[in-house]
Amino acid sequence: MYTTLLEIVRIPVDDPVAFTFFTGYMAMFAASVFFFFEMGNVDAKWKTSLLVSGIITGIAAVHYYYMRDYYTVTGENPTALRYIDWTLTVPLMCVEFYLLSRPAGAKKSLMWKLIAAAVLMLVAGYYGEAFTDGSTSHSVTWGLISSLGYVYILYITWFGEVKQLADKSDNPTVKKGISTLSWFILVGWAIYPIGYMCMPGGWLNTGLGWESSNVDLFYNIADAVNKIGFGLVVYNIAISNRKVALA
Ligand SMILES: *C/C=C(C)/C=C/C=C(C)/C=C/C1=C(C)CCCC1(C)C
Repeated sequence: MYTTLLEIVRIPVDDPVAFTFFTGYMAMFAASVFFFFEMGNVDAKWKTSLLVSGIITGIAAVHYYYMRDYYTVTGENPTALRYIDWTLTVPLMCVEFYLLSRPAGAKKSLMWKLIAAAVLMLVAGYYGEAFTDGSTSHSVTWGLISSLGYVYILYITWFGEVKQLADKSDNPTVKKGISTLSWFILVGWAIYPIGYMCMPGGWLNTGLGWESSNVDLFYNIADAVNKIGFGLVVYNIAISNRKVALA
């Protein structure tokens, strides 16, 4: 018989994955409050970006609330909840990227290309994780298909349309925003495939013996970096832009 809640849930302090679910939830929630309130302190043209940042962390907070409980009670990866979260938040990040490059002349078609590539990335990743038979071939096949979407997004930001817009722009704030964005996609987003490779049969699982619970450890760290970190960068750009305008 269980007598206390702590007997059935994993205690966050001795389980790093549970710990990041708890802190992740709180951080996403706090970040949303921050972004929503700070909307009043930035120029009108940045308000939508902050709004979208707050919605992204807000959607994540709700999913973390459920994922945290799912994980602490079952000890298993909350794969479905994770991908529902991403299906909503990653396209919103594409909207955010579009808003950031719009002052440099980005067209709506850019946003749709990013979203289409992100959907391919997520559908293949979900198939890889949710329908695994534990084999390396399954993990690698779907991981590679997913990576096609990721590489296409990298291409657009580092060499394609986004890069060309940044080169043409003579606005230093826009240039800085686009370059930060490109680095987030290259470094911050690359944490996710590392987590994926810890799944049963994944290269890090079979190669280095990294346990599959580490999938969520990497995903939680990556989400904090990308959802909160990127939002803060946008906020910083908006604020420094305002100082220039006041001077
Ligand atoms: C807020 C959530 C974000 C920014 C999620 C991003 C997710 C990815 C960049 C996932 C990428 C993956 C691969 C490139 C290959 C393996 C499967 C995925 C889906 C983990």
